Amino acid sequence: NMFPRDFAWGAGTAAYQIEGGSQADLKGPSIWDTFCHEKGRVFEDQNGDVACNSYELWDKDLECIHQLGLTHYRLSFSWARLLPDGTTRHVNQKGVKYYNKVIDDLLSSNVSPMVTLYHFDLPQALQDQGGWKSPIIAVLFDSYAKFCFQTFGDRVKLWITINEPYVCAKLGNEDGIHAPGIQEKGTAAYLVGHNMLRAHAMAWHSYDSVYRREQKGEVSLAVNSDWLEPLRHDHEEDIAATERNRAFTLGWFAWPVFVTGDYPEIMRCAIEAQSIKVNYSGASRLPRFTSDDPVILGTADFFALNYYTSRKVKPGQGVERNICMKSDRNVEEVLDPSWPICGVSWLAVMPCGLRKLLKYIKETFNNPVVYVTENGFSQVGMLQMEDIQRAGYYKETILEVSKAIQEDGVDVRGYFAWSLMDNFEWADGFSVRFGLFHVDFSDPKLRRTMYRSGKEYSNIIADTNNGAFLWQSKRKKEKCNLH
Ligand code: GBH
Repeated sequence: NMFPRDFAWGAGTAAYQIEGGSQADLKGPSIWDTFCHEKGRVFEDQNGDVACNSYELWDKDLECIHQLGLTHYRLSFSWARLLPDGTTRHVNQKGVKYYNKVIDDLLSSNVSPMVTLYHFDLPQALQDQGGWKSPIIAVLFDSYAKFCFQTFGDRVKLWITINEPYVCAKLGNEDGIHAPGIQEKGTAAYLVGHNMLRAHAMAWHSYDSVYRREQKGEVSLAVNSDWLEPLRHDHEEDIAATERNRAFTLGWFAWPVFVTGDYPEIMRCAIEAQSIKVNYSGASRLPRFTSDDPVILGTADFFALNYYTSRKVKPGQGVERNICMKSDRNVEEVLDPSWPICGVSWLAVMPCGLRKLLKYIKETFNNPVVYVTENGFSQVGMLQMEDIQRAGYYKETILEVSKAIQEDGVDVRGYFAWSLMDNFEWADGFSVRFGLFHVDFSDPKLRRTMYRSGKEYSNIIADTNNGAFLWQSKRKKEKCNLH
């Protein structure tokens, strides 16, 4: 068959994007609650106060999971729902009860949970003490993680510590378009990324030394990456720019964890050179790991990849006078005009980029076990229940995953579509729909209805179990407009 027998077929969500119940039962506020209630942050000043109301409508989500025939479901815990002020001093038992029910319901219908501990929603109480910029956050995250392993780890066997540290660091602290909305260019993002790596590593070591023997689970962090390749393959500058871009994105987090325990040399050199150029007098902007820090190298039991799209890369247009990550990185990303664009401007529809990226990961990060923890395609504007283009996208992409397994020998163990249902798409509010299920946000019952793409995905899952998918793929002609 084209997929290993116990291949994980999943879909994902994140707490703030679906749960609502933002003030229910002693839940503490998170930075996304705060951010959304500031004017001008989110599309039409929308917020996740109610979202899909999964806090009350979990039964409906479970029905969707059944209809798709998933073997796995990826969800995230809201830190502030479990620990309202972020610390284990106060545990919100109603929050524990909620996630216990979700996990138990999944298991009793033969669906395995994959749980993300942190998907963008820091307890506001911790932000008030410096948040991810403060080194103490690593200890606080570790306590939260240990609390979760202790409480849920008898049943949860796949853990993601932090989802997309790149997005948290850069969009939240350099660009300011995600919570906490900070724009301290050229410094804060590196610091946040550093503390995220420290926090992740502490939690992994806690699991490894205290829980692993009994619970027998696996822990990683989820990194997002586009497939990147040089705009002109025979141009040295474009090749170098691509390497630099990789170092500042995937490499920023995957290199320390999987290869050396430290940041890519290209990244550090570029930042140092830029500091000198603009006479920056502060300390090194990219922090160094010291002997007081947890060991970073080797702190992942598998490689968790979020893939959405591809980019061509060339050098940036010179640099700005002030320090910022853009100048450090100094690249320009372009889309090939032949690549179809979907609902959101950043997402060119490039299934074959995933195969390329998987092969790159195999070669660069020492052939790890890989889970594709997010992949998807959105629609905006006119709503189509018969979303044929998205249905085709899932099929194409899953074929690419099978080729990565069969032909390139990548050890892919699972695929999670993003997302189970339409939800609160961060700064885009409800205007962007990534769901396999449509959610009617104008209906007080928030009815979920399967899209055509959901049907397609459920067919694929069924077909891979009975061999029919194999037949389809043999007939499919190769067409990849990447190099
Ligand atoms: C994922 O990030 C998130 O994990 C998930 O919660 C989210 O719902 C999903 O994406 C869909 O967006 O606006 O031009 O600055 C994916 C990685 C990186 C993709 C940042 C969008 C913003 C481009 N994201 N990028 S732009």
